[in-house]
Amino acid sequence: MAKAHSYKFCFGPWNISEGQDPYGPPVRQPQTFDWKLAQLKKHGFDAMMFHDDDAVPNLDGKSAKQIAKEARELKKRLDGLGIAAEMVAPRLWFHPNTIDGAYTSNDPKCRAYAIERSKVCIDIAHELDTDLIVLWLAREGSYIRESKNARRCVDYLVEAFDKMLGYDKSIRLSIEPKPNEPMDHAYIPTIGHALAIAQLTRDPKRVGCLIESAHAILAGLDPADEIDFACAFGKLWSLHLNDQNGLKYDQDRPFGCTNLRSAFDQIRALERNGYGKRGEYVCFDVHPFRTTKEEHWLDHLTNSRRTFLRLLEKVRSFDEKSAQALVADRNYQALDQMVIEHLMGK
Ligand code: XLS
Ligand code: MG
Repeated sequence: MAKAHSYKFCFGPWNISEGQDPYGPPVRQPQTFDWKLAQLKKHGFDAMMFHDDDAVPNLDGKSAKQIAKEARELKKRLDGLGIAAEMVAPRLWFHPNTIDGAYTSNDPKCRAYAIERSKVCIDIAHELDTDLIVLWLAREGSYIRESKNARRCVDYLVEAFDKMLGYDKSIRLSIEPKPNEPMDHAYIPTIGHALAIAQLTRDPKRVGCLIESAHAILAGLDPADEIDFACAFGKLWSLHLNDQNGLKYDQDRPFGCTNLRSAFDQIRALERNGYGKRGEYVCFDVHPFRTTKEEHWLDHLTNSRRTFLRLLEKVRSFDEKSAQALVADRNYQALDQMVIEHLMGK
């Protein structure tokens, strides 16, 4: 029996957040980046994921030379701590040029800004020695349908992806779909849309995807099925595990904290597809509750990792032989109960 592979874990600096929400200010004093880096290894994580301006703060006003210098300094610190950079994502939802979208803005100057910023993000990824560019297309969508031409926006997205693929022959684009928020409707809401638009680009084999559990749930889909679907194309290159309690604002809840059985099924899907064997990371895109005290600030991340490892044991100890006998007998009621009782433990 082949040795079961172990998983490598990751989070981003934004996952240690200060508790602000649309109805109230931060409740925790911001921690330094150094503090966040120190927590990573201490709690059994292997990599950090970055927005471009996490890696190089205030990058818009800096020269390419300055950006490269700061990115190299960060790389040296990461190397010294034995921390890998999992990916770099262009943050195309803060700058005023992204008010009406970035790649799909109605303003050609803003579209040009988004593409130039994405090239800078690729330069930073190079310095951090990762070939993965995650594209969460936050503002690529509409508040009212008539404000944009959705057909033209597909072309705008392909044009932006092609510009990135042409700018650097080694990078891979990992599209992170989400059906809404901040937009009323986003243009790439599911894995199916992400993999379909990949086929329109100049180099489809370098355009894959990232699944976030909560985003699949917000689209009314099952994250485990989305994982299997993406893996069928060999294109699940990154993963944001978390949880979501129903169709409301994106909650970024700790993994498994609401849908434990779905979390179990997500790990079953990762296992049968060998996710992680080609260097992929399990990232927890989770946020602490606003009520979380500073002394418990990492718990949402350490709990997510702990739940993952406990459920991995459950997946690997599940009696597949008996389960398959029930499947062969189409006795799904007994199979259902078998899963529940396995999860509950004897
Ligand atoms: C949304 C995204 C976001 C990061 C990465 O879930 O993952 O959290 O900005 O782009
Ligand atoms: Mg995410």
